[in-house]
Amino acid sequence: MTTARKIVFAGSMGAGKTTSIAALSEIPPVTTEAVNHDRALFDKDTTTVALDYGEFTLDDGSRIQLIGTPGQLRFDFMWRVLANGALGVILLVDNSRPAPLDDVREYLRHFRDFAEGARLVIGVGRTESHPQPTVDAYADLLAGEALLLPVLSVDVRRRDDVLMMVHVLLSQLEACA
Ligand SMILES: Nc1nc2c(ncn2[C@@H]2O[C@H](COP(=O)(O)OP(=O)(O)O)[C@@H](O)[C@H]2O)c(=O)[nH]1
Ligand SMILES: [Mg+2]
Repeated sequence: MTTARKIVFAGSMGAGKTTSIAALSEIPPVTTEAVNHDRALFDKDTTTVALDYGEFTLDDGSRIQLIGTPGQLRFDFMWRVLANGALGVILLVDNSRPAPLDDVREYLRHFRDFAEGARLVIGVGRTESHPQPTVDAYADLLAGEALLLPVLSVDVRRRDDVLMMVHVLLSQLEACA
């Protein structure tokens, strides 16, 4: 049995996982939203408790599954399950959060295999209102952890930005194949 090819979207609540998958998916995206009990953490009516699912066809005709992980840290056990066998991870960062660099450190710890295998791309969002930390600051953080990964400033409300992250991830995979 061949494992389905999937790309995992990770990142904190409100970072844009659901938006990204909805932007790219060619099937109506499956989203499991429930009442957000962590309002103090992020003021949003609903939040993803299980996962997002979408499908996307590459230029070569192959299908990619798009998987969104649950944002809250208390679901971290699921991140590994969902990322198991994935081609790579797109880590979305909300630059308006109190300590986005710490968020990235935390996620890199959880997705260490992907980071070390250069199968991870970082997309930093909300930079128009929150230009700090800069892309350079993220690059420095990565360098400090002996990692070299693409960091892109993105607005996931723009489909082209989401597509760019996917293409950058795929070209990383080709380069390392
Ligand atoms: N202003 C602004 N809003 C953004 C940006 N990126 C994402 N958003 C918004 O942030 C929200 C992200 O929510 P969602 O996709 O549900 O996040 P999830 O919890 O990661 O699934 C959406 O309402 C987006 O429109 C950005 O760069 N700028
Ligand atoms: Mg979501």
